[in-house]
Amino acid sequence: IPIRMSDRVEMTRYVAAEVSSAELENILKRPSHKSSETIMGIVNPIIKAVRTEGDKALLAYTQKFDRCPDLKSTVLKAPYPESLMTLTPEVKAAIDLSYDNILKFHAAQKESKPLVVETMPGVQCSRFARPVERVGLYIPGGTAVLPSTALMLGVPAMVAGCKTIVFASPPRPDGSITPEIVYIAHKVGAEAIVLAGGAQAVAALAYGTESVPKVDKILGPGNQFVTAAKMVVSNDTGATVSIDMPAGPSEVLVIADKTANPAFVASDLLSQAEHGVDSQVVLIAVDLSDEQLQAIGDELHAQAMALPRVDIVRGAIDHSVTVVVDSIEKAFEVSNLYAPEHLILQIAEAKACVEKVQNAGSVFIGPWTPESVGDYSAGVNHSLPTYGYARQYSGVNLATYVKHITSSELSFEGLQNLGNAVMDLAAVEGLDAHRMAVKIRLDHMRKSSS
Ligand code: HSO
Ligand code: ZN
Repeated sequence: IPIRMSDRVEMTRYVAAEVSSAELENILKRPSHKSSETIMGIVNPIIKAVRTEGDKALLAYTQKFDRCPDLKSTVLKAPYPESLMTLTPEVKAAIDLSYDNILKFHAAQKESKPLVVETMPGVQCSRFARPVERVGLYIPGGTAVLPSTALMLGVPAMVAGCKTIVFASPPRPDGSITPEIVYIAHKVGAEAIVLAGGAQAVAALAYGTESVPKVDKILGPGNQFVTAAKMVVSNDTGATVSIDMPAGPSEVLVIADKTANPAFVASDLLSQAEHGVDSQVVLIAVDLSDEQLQAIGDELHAQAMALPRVDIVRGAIDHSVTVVVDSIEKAFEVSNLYAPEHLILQIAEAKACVEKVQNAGSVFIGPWTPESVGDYSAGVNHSLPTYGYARQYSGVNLATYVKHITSSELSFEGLQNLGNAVMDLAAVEGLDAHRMAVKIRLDHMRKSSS
């Protein structure tokens, strides 16, 4: 990206009342991705190679894509040597504090006892939770290494009681892995760290290799190749693996009214814009004057210019928008339509307005809650649905690592109570063995009691 020191960092501004709803939808479109055919054309052969050749292919791809030709092995097994997790006391304390909060919030999501319902006399239905046994947690590399993602994925896995936790993260060019990630792997009890990224890491987790344990579920954000690979393996019955959700670039939507501090608003927009050039940020300005909009714009520019990642920020801001609306109602209508990954409320009565939120990954309420507290330390999860998927997906939470099993238990009285219904429905479906499984029991009881 060329450095354009003089250009103003500025979001395009629209006034909701001046555009049609079709135009508004168009304005709120996410930046488009590379066509999925192109991506699949790259990803499919990689998956196939790792599936058939295992470690050999995994190592070769990692040496090539992560530019570490001297890498000897792609797996680091616990216990991890102290020397690989040397941290400054500040960073260690920050990880420990964040870990504790994430642990508290996710432990509170645990279901303490099975659900038991007597649907009719003698008919007991129950539902109980069991952890997914083996999980693979993908921690992206790329332009920023994100140990916080290791916390967000690893802590709930540990709390849920997953037996096998495997991390995967691309190695640095010298073949090493960030010490923060190793420390977190140690804290959550991850049994191995796969030093690989991209589709090759996903394939290794899905099918297993000589040294990578096969997992039942793969979680974690990644680039388009990672996301495509997760889609492919989760559709392959040969892998029998599931995924958390389709993940895309980070995004935030801020609703700000006259009470908002322009500097705070700008800082929140920038903290998501710095994730990547494909990130998108949206400001919904509720009834703001031109001066107030100007003040936010000035802050955005000034703060952006002081950021080390200003070039990335520019890329994101280039396809980011401000939408001016005239009421809080309209603001939430637009926000729910966009379904943001993060929603920040810098408005009067922010808390009371939470009930207007229909579609969002995670909400940040009031002036003292920057989105970054949720990214790291508050306790909520930062692995959230993007790209409008907040309409139908939840962010990562304890339930992501748990499946439910149901059970039924009938007494003879119970079978008498619903036996006829079962036999009648089995007859409708022409499934006589089903009908007989009930009849044989009822007959048996009648015989033995006569
Ligand atoms: N905001 C990102 C997560 C993250 N931020 C990691 C900083 N580090 C997606 O929710
Ligand atoms: Zn972030």
